[in-house]
Amino acid sequence: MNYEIILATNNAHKLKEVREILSPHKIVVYGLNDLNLKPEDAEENADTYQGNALIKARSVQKLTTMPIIADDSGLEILAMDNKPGLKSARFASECGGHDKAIQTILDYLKDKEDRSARFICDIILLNEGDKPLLFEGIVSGHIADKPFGEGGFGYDPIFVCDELGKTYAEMSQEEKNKVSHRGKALKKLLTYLKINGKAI
Ligand code: ITT
Repeated sequence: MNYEIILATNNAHKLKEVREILSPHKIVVYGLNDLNLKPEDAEENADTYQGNALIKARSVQKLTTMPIIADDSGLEILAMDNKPGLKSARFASECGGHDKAIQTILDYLKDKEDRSARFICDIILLNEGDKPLLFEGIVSGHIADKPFGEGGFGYDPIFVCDELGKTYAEMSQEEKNKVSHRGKALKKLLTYLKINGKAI
């Protein structure tokens, strides 16, 4: 039997990536729209990724008894004191979109020697009655001199993943899912679900 789960996100790109990674393992991932769920806007005001993921998951838990996962993620750039970090989505909207945010980052880093960065993804699983469980993925890399590649979303064109030596946006979706922060967090979630007989 399939294991059915809700992903508490408004980000269609996240939903696509999570689906692609989990569905081969007999896990059906529903988005909020699929089930016509409209959680109240909960302010993501925690000071950790896991805290924000829990806020998102709890806001959906009020509306359903199904298992829920929520993803809070961000890009930390060392030379920017680990910003935009927790506020990666807000930084992009304040800049006027990801293209402008990317340009702001590139301008800031123009004369900086250290361009190291990392992507973090915290996934919280909420199952009725159970304590929230955390699955984390972290990927090291650096910020490219200019945008490269057409794939992906968000900051993908400037994040060079050290493992493959190219930006997320230059990778196929399959490649990104294998090495990405989200892919790594989901791999840990999958191991947990397999051990508990919920996934193949
Ligand atoms: P939800 O809160 O509804 O899930 P969101 O996009 O607001 O959607 P976050 O608060 O977790 O999600 O913000 C994550 C931001 O970090 C996201 O909007 C992008 O700017 C960036 N980000 C996260 N994962 C990324 C990825 O795989 N590639 C590029 N940028 C990513």
